[in-house]
Order: sequence, then C-alpha cells, then structure tokens
Amino acid sequence: MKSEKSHRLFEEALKLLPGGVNSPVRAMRAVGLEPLFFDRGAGSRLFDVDGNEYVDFVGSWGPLILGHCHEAVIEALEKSLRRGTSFGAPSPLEVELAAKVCQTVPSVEMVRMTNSGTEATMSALRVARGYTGRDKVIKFEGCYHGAVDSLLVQAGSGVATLSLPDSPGVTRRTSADTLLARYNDLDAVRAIMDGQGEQVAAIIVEPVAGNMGVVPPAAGFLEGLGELARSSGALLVFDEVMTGFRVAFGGAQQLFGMTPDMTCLGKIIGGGLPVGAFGGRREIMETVAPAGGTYQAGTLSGNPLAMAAGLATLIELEKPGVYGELEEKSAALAEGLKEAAAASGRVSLNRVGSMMTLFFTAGPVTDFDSARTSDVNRFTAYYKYMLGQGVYLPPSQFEAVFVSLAHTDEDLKRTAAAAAAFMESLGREG
Ligand code: KE4
Repeated sequence: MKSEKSHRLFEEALKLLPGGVNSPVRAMRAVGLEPLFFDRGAGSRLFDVDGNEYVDFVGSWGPLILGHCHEAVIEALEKSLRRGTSFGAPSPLEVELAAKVCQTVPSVEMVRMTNSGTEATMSALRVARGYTGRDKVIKFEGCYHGAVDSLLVQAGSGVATLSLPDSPGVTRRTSADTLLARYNDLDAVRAIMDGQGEQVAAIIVEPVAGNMGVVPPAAGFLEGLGELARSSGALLVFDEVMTGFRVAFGGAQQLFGMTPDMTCLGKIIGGGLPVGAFGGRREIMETVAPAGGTYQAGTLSGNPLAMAAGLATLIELEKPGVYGELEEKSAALAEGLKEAAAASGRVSLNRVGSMMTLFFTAGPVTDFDSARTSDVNRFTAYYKYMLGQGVYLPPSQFEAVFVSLAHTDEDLKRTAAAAAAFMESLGREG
C-alpha cells in the first residue's frame, strides 16, 4: 500500500500541528501507525492522497450515517453556500432544524445549537448546575463527553467516587466536583447518592457507551439512573452526541423508552459539518441566556451550512424503512464478524443498531474494566491486516465501528471475509 504522500504531509503537519493532527485519536498512535491523509470520500468509500481506496467504517466518527457526499446533503450545502456562509444572526434553517430535533427527540422541548459535542456537554452541565444550584456531577468510567475540563477525569482512590485530573491543565479543584462510578453499576451510583445526593446537579451518561468500545446499558441501568436522579433532585443528562439519530431516529432515549431531563447531541445533526446541541424540558432551557441567566454563546452556533447539512441528513433518515435497512446491514456485518471470530474464541462483539465493537477478549464486555481486558496488540494486528485489505476501521480498540446506509452487501461481505482470514491466521499461530 503506497503511503509516500501521506507520509510527506504528516512530516509537514508535525511541524505545525501538535502530533500532526487536529484531534488525537485520528493520529493512529494506538495502532502504531502514521495517520493517513484523505483526499475524498464517496458513499461508503474513502480515498487517501496516495490513491488507496478503503471501505470506511469511521464515517467521521459517526456523522456520516448516509455515507460520504450524499446527494441530498451536497445539494443542500450548494444551495445554502450561495446565500452566505454565516450571518452571525438568526436564519430560517436554525428554526427548521430545531423544530425537527424537538419533534423527534422525546426529552427535547427546546434546544440550543453549539459547534461541537464538547460545547454541548459542557453547556448542559453548566445549565444543570445553574438550574439545581448544586455543584457535583456524576459521570462513568470509560464514558467520554468531549474535551471538557470537569469531565477529563479518571478514577481516583477507591473505586467509585473520588476522581483525579486525567489531563495536565485540569485542576484538582475542577475535578473535585466530578464523581465517578462504574458503567452499569447502579449500586455505585446509589452509594454516591446516599452520601452526597443533595449536592449532585447531574448524572451524565452515554445511554449506549461508545467511547470504551460499544457497551450497551444493562437491563434496568438507565431506568435506575432516572429513579436515582428524580429522587435526589439531580438532572439526568443523556449524552447522545454519538447515539442521537444513530441507534434510532429519536436516539437511545426512544429506543429504550426513556425521557432524560436533558440531552446532548452532535455528529449526525450536522451531517458532517461542525455542530453540537443541548436541549431538554422548557423550564430548564428557559434558564439559558438570553432567556435566563445561565450564559452560553457561540459565534458560529446555528451556522447555516451546518444547519443545511444536518437538516438534509435528518430528512433522509426520516424516510420509511431507513432504520430497518441500517439494522439489516449492521446485523449482517455483525453475524459475519461473529462467524469469523468463532474459531478464535477470544473475541466478543457488542452492537446496538449500526454501532458495534469487536473486542479482542472473551468477554462479556459490560464496563471499562472488562473492555480493558482486550488484547490491544492483537487488535493492532487485526487493524493493520484489515487496513491492508482496504478496510478503514477506527484506529483504537476502544471506539465504535459505524455502518452507514451507503455500505453495500459487497462491502460487508468483503469486510467479514477479511476478518475471517485474519482470525484463521490467528488460529494457525495458536
Ligand atoms: P466533539 O467535541 O468531538 O464534537 O464531541 C465530543 C463527544 C461528546 N460525547 C460523545 C458521546 C462523543 O463520542 C464525543 C466525541 N466522540 C469522539 C469519538 N469517540 C470524537 C473523535 C475525536 O475525538 O476526534
């Protein structure tokens, strides 16, 4: 596989960008590779600057559920582009997309657009703290909510609660208000609430975890969080940046029949352009400036191009049969991967809808600790083999593979066949 042009670009980028990239995970360090530089995408395919072609299962980390350059998205962008790239003032498209989100996501009566998922979760927590007058927030080990200071924390001493900064620059005081629990462990949350419930402003959770690899909620876990939040006066915040419009048109909350107090969105609602959003009950959202006193702002929030691409994407997703088709494609890929891995026995697959992860561990993977029993060296060998076969997977064991409407049966069969060939080679190694 030629990579001279990517290599040269990376050499140049290393002088200009930290690590040569604008976001760490795409640096491909977890799999010991230099990042590929891409020239264009089309449908389910990506083409790098050296002319290599790949079946793309990253989909820009989730937004491209329609695939690359979908006609409806391109047309919407072309039409919007010629009317202006940004006004810094309201435009009709913001109202149209807000209406679509509020009509679709059960918990969202009002919504505020942002420019990233990070901004959305950061703002949602500020609103929750302002609304409840409380300081503490509960998050779960292995869940990622963007590069938010108070959420870049790791498990501190003990197991459940004390958290420590997970990045230089995050102060102990900042992390002190963040309490940690194990994902799918309601008892851990109950223990925190018994001791500090009256100080907790919010419980923030990925309703389907995607950032430790895909980990579904255990039966009763989300409902239990809802009860614990309600009984203590804390807000339940679903971070649906990844799952929103992904696992169902109304997101995980529609899939599981839940109504959290607030929801964070991103990725798909921008159709590949920079976007985020947070929303919830009207009485909560009316506290956001300028309606209320909790400040939140953004020069390019509600940008007409992002709104146009997001609206075009949601209009496509709303068409009859779309999620049935996504489910068929995703189930076919999952079955193919499971068959491929059956021989090795040291692999387990988690899937919810069109997001899935093949863990190189016997499993079951139900939280971050069990995810981390994965053999990351074996994952790396798998990753490199698949890349060589023209399959572009997320370059980390702890990420989600995304199936799009653009993936063809041939794409999926070819991917499963490549995985089977790799697994057989493992069997031969013993
Ligand atoms: P952004 O700020 O990257 O738009 O969104 C942050 C975020 C918030 N919440 C969830 C559940 C998320 O998955 C994310 C971002 N996801 C990662 C991939 N796991 C983005 C990839 C990257 O960081 O480059």
